[in-house]
Amino acid sequence: MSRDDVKIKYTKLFINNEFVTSVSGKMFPTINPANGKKIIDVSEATKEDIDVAVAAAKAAFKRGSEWRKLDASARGLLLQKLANLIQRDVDYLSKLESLDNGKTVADSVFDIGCAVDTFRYYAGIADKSCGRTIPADAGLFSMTRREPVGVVGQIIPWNYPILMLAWKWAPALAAGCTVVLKPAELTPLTALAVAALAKEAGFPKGVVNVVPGYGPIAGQALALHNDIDKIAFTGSTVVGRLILESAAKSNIKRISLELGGKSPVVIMDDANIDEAVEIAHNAIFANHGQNCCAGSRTFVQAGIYDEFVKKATEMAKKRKVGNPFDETTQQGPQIGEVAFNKVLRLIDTGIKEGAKLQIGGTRVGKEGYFVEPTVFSDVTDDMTIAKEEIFGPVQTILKFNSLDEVIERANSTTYGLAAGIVTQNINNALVFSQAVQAGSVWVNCYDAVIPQAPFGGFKQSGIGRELGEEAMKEYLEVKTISIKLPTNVS
Ligand code: TXE
Repeated sequence: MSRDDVKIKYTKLFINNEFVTSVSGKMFPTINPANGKKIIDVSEATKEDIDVAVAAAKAAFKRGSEWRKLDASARGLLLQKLANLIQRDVDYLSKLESLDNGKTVADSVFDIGCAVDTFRYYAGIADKSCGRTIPADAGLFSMTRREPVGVVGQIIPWNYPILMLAWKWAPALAAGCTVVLKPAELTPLTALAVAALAKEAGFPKGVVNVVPGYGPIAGQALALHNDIDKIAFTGSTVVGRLILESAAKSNIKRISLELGGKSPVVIMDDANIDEAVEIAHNAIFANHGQNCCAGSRTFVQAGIYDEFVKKATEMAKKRKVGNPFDETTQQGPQIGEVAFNKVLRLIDTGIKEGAKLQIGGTRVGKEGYFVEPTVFSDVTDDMTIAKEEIFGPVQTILKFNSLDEVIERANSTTYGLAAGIVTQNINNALVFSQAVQAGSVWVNCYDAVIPQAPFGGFKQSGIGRELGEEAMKEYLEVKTISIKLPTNVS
């Protein structure tokens, strides 16, 4: 299987259920990270296109529109149809995703399965978003209703293009919102392909719109737009801060942010060491380390530290790096030149600051953005590689003595997205789970992200939650209706 088998059907903006060229006529290239060469040019949205897309989404949300007249259960059925169509096209979509992103086709198939599950979950809860009746004072009958926030701007990153689209679209559409989505400029292709499926599923025009383009231009225009009622963003903490600023400067739009992390994985010395090595390995190396909840600080208790480092190094050594279309490949290229250089620079910094390079550390091959699976031991908390998000295949292994000590160190970061612990002792597991400052805690597993359970960050890892009922609430306003009753009614 090669990239030549992947036909690219859509390269224009998707607005009002049509593919259209941008107002300016501008295009931008999307690059294949496996060889650094252009795949194709895609229409670039600028502020004028954002205005057109937002107007379309606003019209689709207008009272009395086809979309607004649909029952909530009918919205659920549309989501179910979209899930079925994505499932039908998994073979094509997975190859397109791997071409644009560089992840292995098996990983793309896995991501798309998770996206389908996400759409199905929200299809099921679209008509289960209940208000309350409230025992109110002052002879009032009070109740709440949950109503869609309105027109939503969604900005997503390149690390899980289809899955991030599903995390954003499914709860927003289940809630009854309309959407303008800006995919990452590095991976615009699959969002356009899924947009075509949304039309095929029967979503009315203007309900979903996709506007590929650059962050500081198209993304910022969305974040500043006065007709956008809510913005949902996944990406870097730096840009998350800008989104907050834009919301404050414009119309105080609602915000949800899913940002970076420096998540700890704690290995207690009572753990089954082989299981622990594998959990910690997958926690950092999955998706080439380009994962917001990557287990990027591996804390290992002193009693098993040396043996753990040896086994972790052996496992990293076996990891096969190469062509994402080759079935035996476990790790493809990093997303692009900027990310690739950042990873190599941080590896260099790790060496300079005195961490012990056990394996890896350099590029693989001469073209594309491949990085050797890299393991550092003897890492200390003050080193740059223990503090900064590397977003690459670099395991940093730190030593600790007691549970209290490791809790303190795990929490001494500005992030708080996820954490893991591997132990056979229930007390360790529970004490750690309660004390660690993280939105998700995984015990004897890692990356156990499921559509039914909320996911999001403490501290500077974000605001709000994705997935589960919580994510739908991010797209709903609560309205209180109070009715004055005759005073003698009991
Ligand atoms: O992210 P950006 P980048 C982290 C990770 C990575 C670093 C940089 O550490 O190395 O961020 O990656 C849009 N207004 N994460 O540069 O720039 C952009 O077009 C509005 C963690 O790719 O945050 C894209 O669609 N939007 C992360 C999206 O933001 C703007 C995933 C993400 O890009 C914008 C990705 C602006 N001014 C990176 N500037 C995670 N949480 O999973 C950019 N964008």
